[in-house]
Amino acid sequence: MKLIKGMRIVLATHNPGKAPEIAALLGGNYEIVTAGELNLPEPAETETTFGGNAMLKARHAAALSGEVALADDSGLSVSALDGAPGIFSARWAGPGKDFAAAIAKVELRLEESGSEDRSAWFTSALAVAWPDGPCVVVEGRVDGQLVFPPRGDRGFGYDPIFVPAGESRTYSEMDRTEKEADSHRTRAFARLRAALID
Ligand code: ITT
Repeated sequence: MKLIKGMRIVLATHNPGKAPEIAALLGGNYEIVTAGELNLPEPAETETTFGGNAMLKARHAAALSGEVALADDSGLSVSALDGAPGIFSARWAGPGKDFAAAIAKVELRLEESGSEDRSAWFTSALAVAWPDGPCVVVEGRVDGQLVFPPRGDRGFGYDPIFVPAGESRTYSEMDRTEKEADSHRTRAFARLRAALID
């Protein structure tokens, strides 16, 4: 199974921060419609891994729309917190998607841990599902360090506290093309391209 240039792909995300990043990765080669635009409901993320949840979201959107669907499941993992929030990254922001609160929670948990280790990593699992057909999942990761207080006003989610390795700025202090040059999502997409795009 391949992604053919010009075909329609449902982006199975309701996150307004992710959709433009994924659309940029697809590079204008596909007709893109988001799950939100199709009024598809958000499935409960009941799996225990990024890959599992990415497949669950892609399969759900493909089944409901009858079209090929691409989903991302991603998150921030903090070494000193044994990988938390991880797959619970969105849930730490609560129903109001309050990422200032989620970031404050990460800082508090780090203080409580007593650890000086500020290393963390972002993971993105990307899954492509065909209706009643196969599902392909890949993963990408970027390592970095957390900084407090948060810095910058671009990006989304935990971007204001994450400095990728080899950089001094947070993702929120970079413009989107700089973040996308080598992000976890970009790294996952390179693997997806190798598997599904000629
Ligand atoms: P969808 O499931 O609809 O795609 P979501 O926000 O619920 O949207 P996830 O379950 O994958 O998505 O949660 C991932 C969370 O991890 C997301 O809400 C962000 O807060 C965070 N995250 C993922 N990628 C990120 C990035 O590139 N920069 C900053 N935060 C990111």
